[in-house]
Parts: sequence; structure tokens; C-alpha cells
Amino acid sequence: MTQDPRMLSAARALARSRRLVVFTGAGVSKESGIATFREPETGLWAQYDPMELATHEAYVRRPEFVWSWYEHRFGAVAAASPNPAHTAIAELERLLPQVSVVTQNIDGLHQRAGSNDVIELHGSMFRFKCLSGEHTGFVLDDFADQDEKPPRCPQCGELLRPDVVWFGEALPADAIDRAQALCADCDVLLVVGTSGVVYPAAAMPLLAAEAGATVIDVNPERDAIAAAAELFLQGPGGEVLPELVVAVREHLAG
Ligand code: BJW
Repeated sequence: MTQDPRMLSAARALARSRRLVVFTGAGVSKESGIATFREPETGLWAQYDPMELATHEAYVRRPEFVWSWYEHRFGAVAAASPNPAHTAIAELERLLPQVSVVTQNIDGLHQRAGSNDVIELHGSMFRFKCLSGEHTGFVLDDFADQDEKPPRCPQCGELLRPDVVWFGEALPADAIDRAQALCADCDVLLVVGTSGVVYPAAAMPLLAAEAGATVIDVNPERDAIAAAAELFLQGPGGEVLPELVVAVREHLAG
């Protein structure tokens, strides 16, 4: 049994939770071998300029370059598996009455780990749409036989792009609306692996705290969220979360 008082407090809050929201960022997938964005040296933005890769203007300017960067990332995700952090989050669903996952990630690893209610704020790398945004919902199989890169929209012939949210673009309305409603009505918000600097997603912990929820932050670094969190559990998600799930189980068993 853990003796860490912060771990015990977090386990107690989770065991009592009736409406838990887990809010995740790139750090939750790091132990699956997927790079984060802002970590010094290893983060994607330490190597690449986000304005050259994650904006509509950049794609219009250099579609082949941006597409090839995404192809490289598709390969990394295809080779990856959910790690113990994803699995522990999915496990919470089996222990607690209501669990939703609000993620900024586009890698689909929460769903692969078994989480059933996943809200993707920044889209998905498994869906594609045309540059005008008029035709949506394409999957790789829809254009797998095309040699052209980037491929063309099967309906209008316009360039296809990943259905992800780039800087300056609105988040999908249904996703942000549901995430905000869940955060404003949860009793615990468990935040894992986000630097908390990209808005409007970064406002989720503030919404939850304002609504009186207990905000728990899991991160190896004391990032922006930690200051606002009631409980900060320092360490990698793949180590902290399985330990937390064991402590929740123990608490529920009395
Ligand atoms: C671990 C770990 C381990 C490591 N375990 N943890 C208000 C104020 C200021 C600016 C703005 C504002 N509102 C809007 C803006 C502008 C902008 C913005 O926020 N800019 C800031 C950066 C300054 N926001 C936008 O442009 C958004 N759109 C918008 O606001 O539209 C308005 C609009 C309305 C109506 C019409 C039109 C427009 C869109 C933001 C889109 C972000 N897109 C990206 C790319 C997605 C696609 C892709 O992946 O290719 O999303 S950028 C990138 O950042 C990605 C992430 O989802 C997002 C967040 O990053 P995340 O997940 O926090 O990762 P990191 O790397 O920052 O942090 C990793 C963390 O993990 C660290 O803390 C580590 O310590 C930790 N860690 N190992 C646990 N093992």
C-alpha cells in the first residue's frame, strides 16, 4: 500500500468521484514512443517551426513538405501501442461510475487502450478532409490507390489534409462544447501530460477548478497546470497512473 500522502489524497478523491474527466496531452503517449511538442531537445517544436507545419498557410505554401511530416508521424503511431498510462486510464472506467477522456492527442491510443468515451479536441490523424473543409470523414483506404502526395479529395479533387486542428483554426464545435460541459460538471479532473499552454484546451482545468472540482495533475515537470492543481503527482504517467489505480482499488475495497 502506498504511503505517499498526495497519492493517498488523489486516490481518495478518485474513489469518491461520481463524474471523472481525464484531460490528456502529448505526455501521456510519450512512453509509447511518440514525441511531445514542447519539451526541450526531444519535443517536435524543438526541431521544427510550428508555423511551418501546423497552420493552414504552411500547408498551402508547402503541401508536400507538411504531408511528408505527417506521414512520418503516422508511421510512428502505427508502430506504437498504448502504454501503462493509457491502460490505467481505461481501467478507471471499470472502477468508477462515469469516466470521460478529453484529449488533445490525435493518435487514437486512448481508444486502443479501451477507453470508451474519448473526446478529441484537436482531431484525429486517422481522418482526412479536403482543404476547403467541405468534404470530410475520409480514411486512408479511400485514397490508398493514389500515387499523388498529398492525395486528392475523391469528391472534389482538392488536396486532402489530416483532419487535425492547426493554429488559428477553430476546434470541432461538438468536441469543445461537450468537453467544456463535462469539465464544468465534473467532481474530479485528472490532468495527464500537458504543458497547458495551448488554448482553448488549456482552459479545461480552470473550468473544472471554478466549478469546485478537485484538479489532480500528473507530470514529470511542474508545468503551468501544476500551479492551479490541488494535487500534483510528479512523475511519468506510465509509472504514476498504475500506482494510482492500485491505490483507488485499495480505497474502494475499504
Ligand atoms: C509527460 C511525460 C510522461 C513528458 N508522462 N507527462 C489564448 C491565449 C493565447 C493564445 C491563444 C489563446 N486562444 C487561442 C490562442 C492561439 C493558439 C494558442 O493557444 N497559442 C499558444 C501556443 C500561445 N490556439 C489556437 O490557435 C487554437 N485555435 C483557436 O484558438 O482558434 C480560435 C478560432 C475560433 C473561431 C474560428 C477560428 C479560430 C488551435 C490550437 C491547435 C493546436 N494544434 C496542435 C497540433 C495538432 C495537430 C498535430 O498534432 O499535428 O495541437 S499544436 C500541439 O500543442 C498539439 C497539442 O495537442 C497541443 C498541446 O500540447 P501538449 O499536449 O500540451 O504537449 P506539450 O509538448 O506542450 O506538453 C507535453 C507535456 O507532457 C509536458 O508538460 C511534459 O512535461 C509532459 N510529459 N513526458 C506524463 N511520461
